[in-house]
Amino acid sequence: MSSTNKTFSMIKPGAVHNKHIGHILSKIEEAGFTIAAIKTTRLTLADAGEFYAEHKDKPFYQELIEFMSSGPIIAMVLLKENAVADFRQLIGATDPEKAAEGTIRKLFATSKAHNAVHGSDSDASAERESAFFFSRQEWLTLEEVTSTPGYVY
Ligand code: 3AN
Repeated sequence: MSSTNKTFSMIKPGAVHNKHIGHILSKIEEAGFTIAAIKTTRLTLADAGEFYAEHKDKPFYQELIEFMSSGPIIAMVLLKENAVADFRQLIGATDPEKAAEGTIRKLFATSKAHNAVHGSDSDASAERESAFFFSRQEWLTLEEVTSTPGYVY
């Protein structure tokens, strides 16, 4: 599978705290994504700083890394054709007030900072971010997900 078919996502601490995990996973699966790897974990402040290093000069960086290390998150590798772009469309704009109706951020984000989910912004980011949380053995390929020889569900 080419890298263009993979993205990385996190359900952020606010959405985990507000018990939106199930709803968000439903939206992701209903939109045609396959969850290839998933786990509940936590970021230390240093982890969050490393993950978001590209934003270190932005005014919201400190708030961002403190929020992202404030509680548990759900980390996921997601598979679908055109995954990066399609997932960003599914989650909507960074600012929930600007996010389109029906998008995950419109439904579950409470502010620009507490915006429910992360989605990779490029294929290169998807690779780096997936590898930040998972070893290669921990995520399935689409072939592994769909291959159930001889079994009818
Ligand atoms: P996106 O996640 O929509 O690609 P980025 O990459 O610009 O947005 O920003 C990364 C994260 O930083 C966002 N998901 C959001 O949590 C936070 N963020 C972005 N802009 C702001 C802002 N103006 N104020 C507070 N937090 C922000």
